[in-house]
Amino acid sequence: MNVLEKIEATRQKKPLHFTLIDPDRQKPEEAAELAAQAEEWGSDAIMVGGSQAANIMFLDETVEKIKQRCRLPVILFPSSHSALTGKADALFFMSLLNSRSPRFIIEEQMAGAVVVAQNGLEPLSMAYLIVESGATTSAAWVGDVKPIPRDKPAFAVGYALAAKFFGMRFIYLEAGSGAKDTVPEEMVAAVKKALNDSSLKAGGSEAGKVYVIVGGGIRDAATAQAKIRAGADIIVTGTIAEESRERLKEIIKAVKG
Ligand code: 1GP
Repeated sequence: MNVLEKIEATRQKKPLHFTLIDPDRQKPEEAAELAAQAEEWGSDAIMVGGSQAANIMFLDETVEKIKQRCRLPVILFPSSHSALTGKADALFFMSLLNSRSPRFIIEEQMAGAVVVAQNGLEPLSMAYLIVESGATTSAAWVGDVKPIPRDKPAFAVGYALAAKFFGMRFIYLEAGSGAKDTVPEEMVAAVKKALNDSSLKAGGSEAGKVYVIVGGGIRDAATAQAKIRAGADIIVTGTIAEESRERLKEIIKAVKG
């Protein structure tokens, strides 16, 4: 089973939780210890990446150590074509659709595609959308983004449908790491509803369901649950593991029900 098949099979039963680890923020051994703990608590995958250009040496070693201690799929979450390593299982092959710079929409992807192919990394096609979250986050600043206004879910719907029609399998509604305000539930619900609208099924096919990922600023179980109720298929948390491991455990429990 490849990583996408595992995600699809798990989602048929329950929503998923992904643990995001930024290789710049702790030693590789500590990252591996966190991954092992997240696996024990029921998280479904480890994402590795961060907005600042990750030191490739740290990235490589971090993924290697995580793979030694944890059986979960390791999915790269790259900020550029240089943040790639063949030691991971898969990567989010992502386009930051609401960037103002072609670099983050298609140029980094053009530069990285051959590396992905040569390393046999499984590409998980994803539309990355950054939503206003009360303050400028690193992802928004680094990605030269025009953030989606919190009270304009229709803009998120437009991007999400465009991504679906391009054949992308994941829509990531991102408030940004450490965000003050999380992605509004109304926006998650509007995107989910549009993606499920049967009159909009491209080619009339059931294949190619699109999964909604929500992350950024989620620090407690109630917030995670609210996003799931609104329609999120996958919840991503990163920062909370640095603040409180107990909270991380509670969030995973809440997502997995
Ligand atoms: C950032 O959505 C992720 O890309 C996770 O955000 O660090 O705030 O959990 P947090």
